[in-house]
Amino acid sequence: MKTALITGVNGQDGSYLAELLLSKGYNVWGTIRRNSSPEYNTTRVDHIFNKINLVYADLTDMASIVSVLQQSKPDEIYNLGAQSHVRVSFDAPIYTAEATGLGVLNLLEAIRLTCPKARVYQASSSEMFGNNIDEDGFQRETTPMSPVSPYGCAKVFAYNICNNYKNSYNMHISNGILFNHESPRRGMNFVTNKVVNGAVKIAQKEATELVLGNLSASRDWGHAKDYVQAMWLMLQQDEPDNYVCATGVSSTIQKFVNYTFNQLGLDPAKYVKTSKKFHRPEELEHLKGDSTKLRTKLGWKPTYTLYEMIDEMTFVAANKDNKSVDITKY
Ligand code: NAP
Ligand code: G4F
Repeated sequence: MKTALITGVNGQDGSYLAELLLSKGYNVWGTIRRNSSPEYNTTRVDHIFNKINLVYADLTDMASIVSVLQQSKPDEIYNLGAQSHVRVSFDAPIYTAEATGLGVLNLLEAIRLTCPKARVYQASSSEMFGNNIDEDGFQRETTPMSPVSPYGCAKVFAYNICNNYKNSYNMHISNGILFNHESPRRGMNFVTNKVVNGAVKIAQKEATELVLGNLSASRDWGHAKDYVQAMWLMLQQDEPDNYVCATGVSSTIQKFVNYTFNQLGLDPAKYVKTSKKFHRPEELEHLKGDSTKLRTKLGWKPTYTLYEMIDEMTFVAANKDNKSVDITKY
């Protein structure tokens, strides 16, 4: 039985990855952080609470990382922990750099000193490309990186230090450069679940409007369930490598809004407003990923279309108590 450690196991991806690894017979360990609302802290993993080993640790606290590595003795480490919100990274840039950037160096040093043979997955991001696009309209592994947010800058540091440790110390470290991926478990302050839950609230007469930011940006959205499969595949390879994971289809936020509202029989023009409050100081306008390498070398392909995913997210939102869902932040 293999042992895996997931940092940020209570996040969107961490929860799906934990389910996937349990289904494959892994002994799963995961890190969580102390939260002042413990009743919500583990919501995404409560259904597998008794099957995984949860440990308090923080990437900014290297002692806590060493401790969890010593306890779990992992064969595979999936580093999903991060301050992952781009807009918030402008408000808390130094913390974002410490957690999302330097935190990865803390982890790598701790691994090098305690379990250097473990295979490591680093959650890299399409946000690292910034507004660079290849001539054919796609971003891929070779596209230059010029991040446009503190979050993107922190992820570039993490990406580079992972490559550096792989080459310097012959460690098995792979970067998954993942494009946006969503699900019913997506945080409510990311645009997809904000739109879905906002539209459902309006349909259920719990709200009268939805206020958003920049509707002209476009994203390549996949489903988190498909993307955790890619993470696992990367660590099953003899050689570590870096891979883009994306659907290759890009849509504007406006198109996402239109489809979601129309499915609920609502006219978005009547309900959707925009405010500068939700704009970023610098915006990443277009993302469309070419995942040919992942598809041809590892046999990965997405199983969800964007519209199937929106339908699933809408179904889940419509069938839960939506009254307590706060979609006004970011
Ligand atoms: P998420 O839902 O925001 O989950 C992030 C996880 O990291 C949470 O469990 C969070 O714990 C934890 N965390 C935050 N700060 C930490 C710290 N200092 N030390 C340890 N853990 C910490 O994000 P996600 O969507 O699952 O994404 C997973 C990873 O993939 C992240 O690294 C993200 O940056 C990256 N990524 C995501 C996407 C995407 O579209 N989803 C695309 C590319 C890359 P709390 O709940 O306590 O905050
Ligand atoms: O949903 P978002 O906040 O995701 P964003 O910034 O693309 O970041 C996500 O994807 C990255 C991968 O590319 C990850 F690395 C990162 O961790 C995160 O998971 O915003 C998407 C787009 C942006 O262009 C934003 O300006 O939607 C636009 N948007 C328009 N109105 C909004 C809103 N975003 C948010 N959060 N809230 C709005 O009201």
